[in-house]
Amino acid sequence: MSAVRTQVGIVGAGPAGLVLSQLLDRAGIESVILENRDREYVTQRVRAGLLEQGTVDLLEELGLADRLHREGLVHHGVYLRFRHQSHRIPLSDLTGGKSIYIYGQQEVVKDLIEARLASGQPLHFEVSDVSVHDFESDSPRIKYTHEGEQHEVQCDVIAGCDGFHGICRPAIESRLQIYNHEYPFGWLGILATVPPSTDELIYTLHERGFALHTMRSPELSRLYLQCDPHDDIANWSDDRIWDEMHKRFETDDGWELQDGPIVDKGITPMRSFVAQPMQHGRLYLAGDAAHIVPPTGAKGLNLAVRDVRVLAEALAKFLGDGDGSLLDAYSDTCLRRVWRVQHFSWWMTSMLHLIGSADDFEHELQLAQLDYVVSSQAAATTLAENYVGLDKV
Ligand code: RFL
Ligand code: PHB
Repeated sequence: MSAVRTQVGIVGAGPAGLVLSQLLDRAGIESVILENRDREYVTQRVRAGLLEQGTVDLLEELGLADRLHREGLVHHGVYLRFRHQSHRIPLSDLTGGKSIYIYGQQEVVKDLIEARLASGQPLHFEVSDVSVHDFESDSPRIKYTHEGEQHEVQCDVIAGCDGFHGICRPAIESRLQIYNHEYPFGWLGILATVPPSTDELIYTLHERGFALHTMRSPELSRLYLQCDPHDDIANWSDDRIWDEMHKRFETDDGWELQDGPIVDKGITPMRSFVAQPMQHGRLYLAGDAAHIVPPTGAKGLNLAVRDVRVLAEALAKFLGDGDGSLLDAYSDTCLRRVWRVQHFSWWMTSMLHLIGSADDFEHELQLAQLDYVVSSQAAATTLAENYVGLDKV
């Protein structure tokens, strides 16, 4: 068995782990990242696409936004469609000029991995049997296997950035309070090689259910539709998917949805989940390892980035000056935003999806709420400031 020493042992090379490593590097703190998938897998996985202004500002600060600015799309508004009519929410006008950016999560991850490898600090892919130890002491350890050999990382602190299905949260779960809310629907997501039929995202509530038209580039569309979370993607031929999309996006004003070849498709269940506190001993959870939001608010990745910002600052104070006050407050600091974002994501989800058990009364309430959001500046601003990301919570 071989052992190495570092300051921060990071489990997971998703957005949370990789951004954390960059922030630590900037503060002169050493880290080791362990990732159980291969590099190709983590850079091909199609997931988030919408970045808040604050996420982009941070990537810029880290010198990691050149390609994002070249290839990403800036949006200043978003459409809500219901009763077959579209209404634009002018996000930038309502938020003092803030915008949202469309740039695929896998592109963010690609840029971050390149920067990490260029920094010369360790990032190990394809590790297995990762386990965390002694985090109730001052010298925690991470054990793992790589190419058949056992290894150990000895560190001051462990950052659990290993997503919802990782091993860090389960290691301390008996100490945590868990909030879990599962929705009776999921999202069927597709990527299609056809120019987007819209300049800005369209969220639609139709009698047949929710649908979302987003994009990745001027040539690549991404669309989602509400479906049964237990449905098998094999039941959805490309023709059936497009037929359903056409129905849900129908309008009274002659707008047309263009379809094209589907290059990726999958079904994701939807849940709201919080594990708190987000820390135990010297183990700190960040991102999806600690919380999940339904994607209707486009917040998961953005929230992961906010967590590691707080964590990096706290670690710099602790490892630099020996002052653990920010680290002790890490969970409380993060949870204020986490619960704000939980509420926003739940609100967007409830307003825009057909709830199987709901009666006509609840559907009318959804429409009344949508009418209010698109006709009252105060209500539209509430949506806008949460959607682009609140500076302070
Ligand atoms: P990740 O991305 O899951 O990364 C965790 C990493 O840890 C690795 N791992 C392990 N490594 C070592 N040992 C183990 N035992 C390990 N177990 C796991 C994993 O392989 C992985 O590389 O978590 P992180 O970094 O916290 O990032 C969170 C985001 O990925 C997630 O919140 C977003 O994708 C959510 N999300 C969206 N967020 C946004 O901000 N904007 C969006 O537009 C948006 N759209 C979405 C979304 C998520 C979606 N799905 C598929 C759930 C759209 C969808 C459809
Ligand atoms: C995406 O572009 O994949 C996306 C955009 C907005 C959402 C969710 C996903 O709410």
